[in-house]
Amino acid sequence: MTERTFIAIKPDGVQRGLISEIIGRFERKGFKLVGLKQLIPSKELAQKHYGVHKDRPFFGDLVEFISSGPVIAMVWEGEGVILNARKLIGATKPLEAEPGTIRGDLAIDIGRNIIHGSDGSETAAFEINLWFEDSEINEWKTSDYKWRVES
Ligand code: DAT
Ligand code: MG
Repeated sequence: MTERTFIAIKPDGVQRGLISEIIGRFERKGFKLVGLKQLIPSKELAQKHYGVHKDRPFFGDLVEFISSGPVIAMVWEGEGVILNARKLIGATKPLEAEPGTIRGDLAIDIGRNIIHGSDGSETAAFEINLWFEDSEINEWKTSDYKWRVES
């Protein structure tokens, strides 16, 4: 099923010069970028984004960190992109993330795991709506779609 997910490169990924490395993995897999912007998230945005974790002991540090510098916010579209993106990203703890995944290859610390991806369809809808205006998301067709998905 064609769906959309929210992906963000966190301040550590941006600072470490990993933007193109990360975007490239989603492109090469065959997904389509339909929204992209750089912003320094407000505390309020970060708190809403991580609202499900508000009672966790790491919540304050997490919000502080996400709003500490530029983030690359993206919407990616494709067949099963929500779960596929979670697979490409790998487990939350870099030690548990398999080599070959973004976190498995590029991160060593749970508090600096460089990327966020929505964990389900409801979360994806919530997060896309939180981070993007409708007018910032583009509908377009890739010319090679038929070489990626059998119709
Ligand atoms: P994910 O980012 O894989 O969806 P999550 O939603 O459980 O993971 O947690 C959100 C972020 O919070 C995670 O990317 C890093 C941070 N985090 C989670 N658990 C943590 C912990 N035990 N200590 C420190 N930071 C943590
Ligand atoms: Mg999560």
